[in-house]
Amino acid sequence: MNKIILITGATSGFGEACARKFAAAGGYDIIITGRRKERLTALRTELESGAYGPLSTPRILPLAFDVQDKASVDAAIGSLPDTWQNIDVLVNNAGLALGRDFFDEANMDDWETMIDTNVKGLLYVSRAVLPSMTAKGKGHIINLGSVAAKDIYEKGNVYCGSKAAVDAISHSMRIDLLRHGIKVTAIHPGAAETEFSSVRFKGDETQAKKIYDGYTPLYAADVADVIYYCATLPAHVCLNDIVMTCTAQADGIYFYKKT
Ligand code: NDP
Ligand code: 8X3
Repeated sequence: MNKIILITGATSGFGEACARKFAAAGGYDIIITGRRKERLTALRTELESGAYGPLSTPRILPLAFDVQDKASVDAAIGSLPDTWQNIDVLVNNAGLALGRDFFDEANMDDWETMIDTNVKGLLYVSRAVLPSMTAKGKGHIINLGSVAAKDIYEKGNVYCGSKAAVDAISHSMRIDLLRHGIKVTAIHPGAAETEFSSVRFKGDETQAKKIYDGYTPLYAADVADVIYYCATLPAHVCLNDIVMTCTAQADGIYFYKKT
């Protein structure tokens, strides 16, 4: 019988690549979530098409909701059909940065959105999914942090703070969920070329592209590979905290760029 994985933020970037990775590997039915319904529908069609070979026969369930809205999160998870309720792996990936401004100049609505999405959204989804894991005494929660959690950079303020919160909350979850046999992994990627920078710079593609000039960044598939590796380790093994960067990046701040 296939395991069940729920991936937040599966309409783009890491989450979408993660859905493709698990579909291609086989052995998983996949709940894909995000706000953009049309993207979820297109991804479902793609993943169910058999394009990933004979190993790939996943059931796919698209679930559109905004992680910032606790009532919507509870309604969506609460509405899961019986055959989808037994979630084995939760990937808390939905998130974003908005703006890159000095603390005293930053847009406070952007701050609210980052905190509501990156921190509160992760909490809401985790609490909604956890009963299916605690009931069976196993499960795996994989949270997407960032190098921005580990090294605070200029004009990173609340994005860095929100990811530092994800880092601390992941540690805390790991401690508190020990008694339920639930694994908690935090993955902290460095710069990865997805829609992340387009979102951060509010559609300014020139500014977004500049972030990846002069070096080869991570790609979404690189992060999906690591998520898959963590999720498929033996039952007694948990990778707790992973920082991963492209070869041209040393930490949250230092890059070697050929420009
Ligand atoms: P993308 O912008 O490509 O994807 C972000 C995903 O999050 C989308 O599927 C989006 O779906 C979803 N999302 C955003 N807000 C909400 C919301 N309110 N409710 C539900 N879903 C939401 O970015 P990445 O794939 O790069 O980022 C994924 C995660 O990884 C984020 O948490 C990000 O902070 C983190 N990260 C990214 C890095 C990078 O350099 N790219 C590096 C380190 C960490 P939709 O808009 O359809 O709702
Ligand atoms: C995304 C990576 O360096 O822009 O979390 O903060 S960075």
